[in-house]
Order: sequence, then C-alpha cells, then structure tokens
Amino acid sequence: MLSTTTTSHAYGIGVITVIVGLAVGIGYYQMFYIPEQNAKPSVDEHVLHPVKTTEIDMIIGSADPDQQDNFVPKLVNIQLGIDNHVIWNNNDDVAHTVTPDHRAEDSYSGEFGSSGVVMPGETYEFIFTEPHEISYHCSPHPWMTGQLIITKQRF
Ligand SMILES: [Cu+2]
Repeated sequence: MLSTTTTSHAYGIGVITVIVGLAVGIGYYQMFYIPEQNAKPSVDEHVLHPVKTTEIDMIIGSADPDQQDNFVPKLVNIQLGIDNHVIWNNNDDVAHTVTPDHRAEDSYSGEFGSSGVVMPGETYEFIFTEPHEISYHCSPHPWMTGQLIITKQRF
C-alpha cells in the first residue's frame, strides 16, 4: 500500500514536470523566438559581414558651392557580400548630413540616412542588405550630392 502511494506520487510529479516544461517551452517560443523571427529578415552572414567596407569622404571645402568635389567618390557601385558596409567620413571642418533624395529603407538595417548632422571628424555608416539605387545629398548644402548603386554579387 505504501509503495503504491509513493509510485503514484512520483508519477504525479513527473506529469507536473512535463506540463511545466511544456508551458515554459511554449512561453519561450511566443515571447522570444517568434518576435525575433518577425523582427528582422534573415540575412546571409556574408552580407552582414562583408569582406570590405566602402569609404566615402566628405572632403574639406565641401560646404563651398563653387567646389566641385564634396562626397568622394560621388558615384559608388556596391556589391552585396563584398563591400556593402558603407562608411561616410566627415573630413571637413563643417557639419554635414547624409540624406536620401527620396525615402529609402532597407528591410534589415532600417531607414537610410543620418538621423542628424555628422560632425567634423565623425562618421555615418550603414549596412545595405538588398539591392537599392539611392541618390543622396547634404541637407544644409544641397549641392553636395552622391549616388549609390547596390547590386547582388555578380559571379
Ligand atoms: Cu554639407
């Protein structure tokens, strides 16, 4: 009689353990796994960590409308998985912005463009994960313009 009670008691604990385990598992799935899946599209590791960066300089004197060069290089061809991590360096002594002519959004990295000004000596960077064609400018100095053409790897 005593041994029967012990066995059924142990069985009860086993059932409760399984139920609690399932509840924790489902809870984890709903709270963490699903939101993470929905939050960001899965992007190839080579695209998230390309072998090279693309550097664009805002050269000294860019705020002068008579100066021809400002964003250097002006037109950049970028390949996903190669050099799609783009860094703008403000080498000028004036604050500039990186502002798209038309709203541009990357489904992984979000909205393209510096949120405020890029101060002298500072940088703005963005990782493109999808093909885009983007024309951009500097908000306070609209004669400063540049263009990015982002394409899939060609080979
Ligand atoms: Cu500027």
